[in-house]
Amino acid sequence: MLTRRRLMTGALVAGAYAGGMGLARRFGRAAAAGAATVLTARPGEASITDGGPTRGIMTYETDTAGPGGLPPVLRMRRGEPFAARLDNRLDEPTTVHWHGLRIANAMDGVPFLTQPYVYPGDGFDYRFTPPDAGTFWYHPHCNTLDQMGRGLAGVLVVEDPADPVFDAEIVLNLRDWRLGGDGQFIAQFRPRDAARAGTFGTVRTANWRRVPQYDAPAGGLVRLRLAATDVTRILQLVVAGAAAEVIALDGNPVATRFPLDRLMIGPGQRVDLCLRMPDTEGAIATLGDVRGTKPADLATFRAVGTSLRRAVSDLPALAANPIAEPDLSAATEIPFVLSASAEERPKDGICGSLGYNFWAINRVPWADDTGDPTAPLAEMKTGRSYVFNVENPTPQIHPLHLHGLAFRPMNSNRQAVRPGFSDTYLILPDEKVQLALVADNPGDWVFHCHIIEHQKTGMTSYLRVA
Ligand SMILES: [Cu+2]
Repeated sequence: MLTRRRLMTGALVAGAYAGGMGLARRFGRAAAAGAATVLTARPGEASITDGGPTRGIMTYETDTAGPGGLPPVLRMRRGEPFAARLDNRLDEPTTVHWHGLRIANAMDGVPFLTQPYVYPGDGFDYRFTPPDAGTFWYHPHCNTLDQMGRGLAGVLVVEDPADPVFDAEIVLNLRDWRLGGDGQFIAQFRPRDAARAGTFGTVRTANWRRVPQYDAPAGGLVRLRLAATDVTRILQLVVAGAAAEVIALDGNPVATRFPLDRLMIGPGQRVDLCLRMPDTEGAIATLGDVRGTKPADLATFRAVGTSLRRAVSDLPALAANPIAEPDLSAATEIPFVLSASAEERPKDGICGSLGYNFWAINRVPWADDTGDPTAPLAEMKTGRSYVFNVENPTPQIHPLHLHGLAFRPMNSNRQAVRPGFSDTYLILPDEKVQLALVADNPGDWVFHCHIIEHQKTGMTSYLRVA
């Protein structure tokens, strides 16, 4: 069924991505509703800089999107089954993790913990029904620094049939690349940086392009879905030249919309904005990152046509996701202390260990993706409520991500917490925060820092719900 919004977004995306992606988006759901989408992971090259193609890229393609460019936006619907067959055409094992989706543990995509490696030439069938609508993303959970650093990170959108009507929707995959002046990959990390904030990329992109420009209806309301898929960089987002309100964070609608003002998000996090385009044809709004010493424009939006004269206040609230409310009166508290690890000697590991231990959770540095032989860091009973007392005595910020469950930040000694449910909490230095949840999804769930160098040098663990 072609609704107005469907037509608008199809047309806009077709314009924005020069044709192919628009078709992919509209047919993507048809594929999802019936036969499995084939999601191929493959090596390739892509134009990231002006200096000619970057070799050694890794990307995803579907049967309707590709070849070789930005991983497609995967679209599914809340409450409707989705199926994708991963076809591994890389030269190394991989898996797919569906970041933020509360689905069965066997579909979570963590090698050895929830599924075997998918070796080159092999496949794996992922099938699940997303319970929540919102903006999510997908990426490997094996040799992650290299695989994600080379491109394997795509945005995933779960639609709700009751979503309000926007005049356009634009999805941005925000990430950096570690490229040299010749446009080719340089070393993904430096050990001394891994022990600090992480090693930053050298080329910043939105949808694999440097400051791309998108057209949107003048005076219209745009749903801007942003996903921070970089392995290192924490962003502080602003919009200049247009009003922008935050309508959802990490896939969940905010209780009260608020204007975007230097919102800080870390790797793994998502923001949905309602962008009210300028009324004047040709006027430009700019999304930027103002964190750190080198503020950067990320993307621009150009008003086209006669003003639709819409108001942000016209927008109805998004429906909340069906997440169980923790019972604080009966909750069990579990302490988690993030720390630097004293053990800095190189360590062998499978699945892309970086060879160092710099970090730990509760003094256990766990550098690999495999849980064997390490026991779970905590065990929770299915259906019970818990409060995680998380402390960060380190001098770095850590985007702490929990698989398979959603928590509600309760209170912090360092900041006013955003009280909505989330899967990733950006914990500041010297912060103590309480995260409340219902352990209603059985399985072994990874709990790790999403600065991938921190994850892969020790700041990883897993929790068992049984
Ligand atoms: Cu970290």
